[in-house]
Amino acid sequence: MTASALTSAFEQRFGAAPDLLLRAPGRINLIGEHTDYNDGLVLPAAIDKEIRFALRLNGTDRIRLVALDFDATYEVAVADIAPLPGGHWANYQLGVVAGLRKRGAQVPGFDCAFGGDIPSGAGLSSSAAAECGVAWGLNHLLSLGLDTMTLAQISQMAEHEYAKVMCGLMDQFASLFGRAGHVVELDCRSLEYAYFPLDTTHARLVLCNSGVKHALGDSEYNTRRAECARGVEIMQKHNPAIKSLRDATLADIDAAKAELGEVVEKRCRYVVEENERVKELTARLVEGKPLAEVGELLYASHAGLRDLYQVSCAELDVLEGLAHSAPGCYGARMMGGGFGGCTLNLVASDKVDAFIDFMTKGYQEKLGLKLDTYVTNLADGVGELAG
Ligand code: GAF
Repeated sequence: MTASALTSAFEQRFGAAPDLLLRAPGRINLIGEHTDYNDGLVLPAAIDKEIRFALRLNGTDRIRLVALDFDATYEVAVADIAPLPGGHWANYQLGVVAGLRKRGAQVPGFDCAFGGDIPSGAGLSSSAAAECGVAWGLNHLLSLGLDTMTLAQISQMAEHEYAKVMCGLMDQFASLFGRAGHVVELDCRSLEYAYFPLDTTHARLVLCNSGVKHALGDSEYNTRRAECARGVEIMQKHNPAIKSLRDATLADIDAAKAELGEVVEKRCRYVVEENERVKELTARLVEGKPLAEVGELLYASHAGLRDLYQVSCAELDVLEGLAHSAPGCYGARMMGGGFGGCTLNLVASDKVDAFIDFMTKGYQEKLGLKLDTYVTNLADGVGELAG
């Protein structure tokens, strides 16, 4: 949606011009899956798929929201906001308002229209974009002076308290801190971060959207979190220095193996190994290692997510399996929380068309399913949209 189309839609709905137009991107994650809520490392990037927002302080005590993509509206007095049942779309915006108020901000009534091109259910964090756009926009319009990391944390809390998914910080961080052409490594414990350029001359990141989103995703996500916490609790008895899985080693897991039990042991092993893969992948990028050596870490990550963390699904496994023999593919893995969504593929720039063709045919032949693909560009994080 162009800025002028968004402005017109806003004016039509609310009878006045917006005070601010802004954009909030979705994200990919090169590596470091399910490590964020274990105080670990992640390597995400914002992408050129985004939600665009038009905002205006309306001089009343009411919040009026319009979701342009599905032509839905929601209105509530600021003082009355509360989590809405049934996975309501407005929870993301309302949760952010609640978070700002919790931090002492006086949030007056506002009008907000938004729409975008982040496919929902594709694991590209349209929900984080929906939160971060409102957080950034209100911070700007109300001159609240909150720093960007605080906005990410408020957005994460909206997900916990309103959407009821106990996510880590990665998605909100990526949407707010993205930088064009770069991935950004975040240490989820210290909140230190560093940007690494990703040169597209030789390879592109191609997303293959499985087109499925299995219903158990959110509940299994929360279960994984609890399993990790259980692992920490047990290993702490052997090694009190372990405050989170970030602190554990494979030797710690081996020492507590009997008490951990098979399932929790697998979860812990995956997280410890994935953290090491993030470090290794960053090092290989910095050293300019051959792309095949970067890609092999993606395949290893997928194997861990499938066999140890058990958050993959048949469709994602078919896509990752096909990628091994697809033209120009250096590596592939499922991305995000799991149980559907996209695989991320590192593909030679001059083989992208052949890769997409191969994957599309293969997915159709194996599962009878249509494949959507996106060749991503890494984008800047949330910011104002030129009018
Ligand atoms: C989802 C969550 F929102 C993130 O915080 C992260 O845990 C991810 O799944 C898995 O790496 O996107």
